[in-house]
Formats: sequence, C-alpha cells, structure tokens
Amino acid sequence: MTKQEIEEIYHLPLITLLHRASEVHRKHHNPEELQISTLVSIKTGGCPEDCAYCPQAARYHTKVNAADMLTVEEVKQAAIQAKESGSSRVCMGAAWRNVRNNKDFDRVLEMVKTVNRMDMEVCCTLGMITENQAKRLAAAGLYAYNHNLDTSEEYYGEIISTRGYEDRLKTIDNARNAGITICSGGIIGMGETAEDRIGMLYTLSLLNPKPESVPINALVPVEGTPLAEQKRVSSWEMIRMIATTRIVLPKTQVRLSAGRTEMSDEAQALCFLAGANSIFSGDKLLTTPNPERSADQALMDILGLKPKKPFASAPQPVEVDLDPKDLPEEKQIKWSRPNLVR
Ligand code: SAM
Ligand code: DTB
Ligand code: SF4
Repeated sequence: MTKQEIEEIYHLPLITLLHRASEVHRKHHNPEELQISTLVSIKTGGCPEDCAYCPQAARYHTKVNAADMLTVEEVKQAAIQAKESGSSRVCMGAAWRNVRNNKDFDRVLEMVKTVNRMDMEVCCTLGMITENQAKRLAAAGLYAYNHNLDTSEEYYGEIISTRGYEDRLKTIDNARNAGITICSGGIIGMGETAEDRIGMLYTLSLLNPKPESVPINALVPVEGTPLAEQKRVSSWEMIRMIATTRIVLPKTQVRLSAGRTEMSDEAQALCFLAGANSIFSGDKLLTTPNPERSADQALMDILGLKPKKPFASAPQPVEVDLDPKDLPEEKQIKWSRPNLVR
C-alpha cells in the first residue's frame, strides 16, 4: 500500500472504516479469539534515555524509582500465574537503552529459557540489541522481540533525542535476522498529527516480512514526564487507528495496549470489532495501571472471546547461522516450535 492509500483508509468515515476493518479481520483471523500477553518489568526505572512519554527515564522526576533486576525465580512465578490466567505470552521489559554483554544479560537468557520451557511464547523488550545478542536470545528460545517505532520518523525527534529512528530499525532487523518474530508498534496521543500516525503505519508495512504483532498504545500521561499534560486520546481515535492498522496489516496480531483503563467496555469492544485481537492482561503494565484480569474476563465472557493458545501462529522455518559460542547450552534447549529450524 502506498502512503496515500493508507491516508485514504485512515480518513474514511468511521462507520465505513470499522466495517471494512472487521471484514479484513474475519477473513484472516478467528474473531472469537483473543491473544493475551502478560508484562513483567524485569528491570524497572533508572533508564538513561529521554523518551518524553516514559516514567522510567531517570532524568524525569516521576514516582517510579529504579529497582533491582528481578530474579529468574521471580519471573518463573510470574509466568506460572500468567499461564494460569490464560496468557499465551510473557513479555519481559527492561528500562535499558541497550543490552550489554554482562551478567544481567546472562540472567535474561536464563529467564527466556525458563519461560520457554513452560510452553509459553516469550517476548523481550530490552532496548537496542546487536546481531549477536539477538542470536543468543533466539538460541535461548526467544519467540518475539518488542521494539516500537513509537511514531513517524518525522515526529520521532520531538519525542526522543538520545537515539535515532535508524537505530530502532536496525534492532528490528537484528532480531528478524536471528529468526525472532517482531512486535513493533507505537503510541498515539503524543501531540503527533494524523500524518505521523499514517507515516508510522507505512513504515511498519514496509518491514519485510511484516511484523507479526503491532501494539497500539494510547499515551498514558505520567506526572513528571514532558508529556504529563497531554490530553488523553479519545477512544474514537484508538478505534480509528486500530481499524487502519488491521487493514494495512491484515495478518498481523494487533494489540490494544496501553490506555485501556480509560476506555469503556463498549469502546474496547469496538476496538476488537475493528481488528484488535490481543491485549496485555494483569493490573499493571510496566509501571502504570491496567484493567483487572477479572474485568477483562467479564468482558471476554460478554463478547464470547476465548484466549488464544501459544504458538498458534508460529513463524515459518528460518535458517539461522549460529556461531557455536552463541549456543553454550544448545542441547538443553527445549524448542516449543517444532517447525522452526535453527
Ligand atoms: N527500554 C525499552 C525500549 O524503550 O525499547 C523497553 C521498554 S519501553 C517502556 C517499551 C515501550 O513502552 C515504549 O517503546 C513505548 O512505546 C511504551 N511506553 C512507555 N511509556 C509509555 C506511556 N507512558 N504510555 C504509552 N506507552 C508507553
Ligand atoms: C508496548 O507497546 N506497550 C507495553 C509493551 N510494549 C512493553 C508497555 C506499555 C507501557 C506503559 C507505561 C508503563 O506502564 O510504564
Ligand atoms: Fe528507557 Fe525504554 Fe523508557 Fe525510553 S521507553 S526511557 S528506552 S525504558
């Protein structure tokens, strides 16, 4: 799709946009299935970056304090709970600019192995990663890497100055080349224009292969951050953004991410109708509130939505050229994806 075609879709009358998106959604997905992910903040706060939206950036005076990294056992317990409550994916987030080859990374690799052995999809969002780090994560059983474009290339500089758009794309490329599936999306409500939203979707659509999942976040304005005074984005804008994402990326899992606490059940239902087929579950995202699991379950019951099983949309086989030193415990790894050749 050209950028202009995406623009035309984005600006369709909402009633028509919703219908078209719903049709595309039903053609490519089971509309009664919802993928549920659980976020675990394995390293909270104290981040050196200047992302204007982020409560974890050390330079802003927010109520989030830097905490020690979680232990492998703590992550295992969180994953057990997540599985029991119907999650198919555990997403581990760290407030890092980038991964460094040190003991902390070794611990992340252990966490990845531990969750992978529990037959759940493991996702990490750790900031920038090199090709070699991506391979080591893949070897440990990482299923997905989350690295958001956040916004358009043009608006990016207004939000983050400590790293560039190219850096983001490079990390996505590194993860992809290691055979890891890609989760990349963005945030609306940061003062960007419709053109910026369209531009971001256009860039996502140019990724080859296209991202397997795209989180659409509504900005959660946090006291102390430069975007603290931003007005909350309306549910209608979320619905429009999700519907456009669904049409632009028909096969992708579209995740209705941050911002659900401000949305009514009816607005969330319209997002699911518009093509969102994934959520983060649990009463906390990384540092900000999220609806209670019981409230989500009640809504799923009303709508007739069932949790999606892990690995239901496993990636196509890929050949990855792994250096033996990337695979210190190769034989111990239990692959949960039988069709994935490494
Ligand atoms: N440090 C890593 C990075 O930036 O890639 C991983 C963690 S970072 C918190 C993951 C994503 O959370 C960001 O890219 C951003 O899209 C989202 N995020 C952070 N703060 C947010 C906020 N206040 N509202 C909405 N989304 C937010
Ligand atoms: C994503 O796109 N949204 C999640 C996940 N990827 C890592 C994070 C949302 C964070 C919202 C702010 C917070 O809780 O700190
Ligand atoms: Fe750090 Fe990530 Fe927050 Fe940016 S979004 S300040 S990189 S934790």
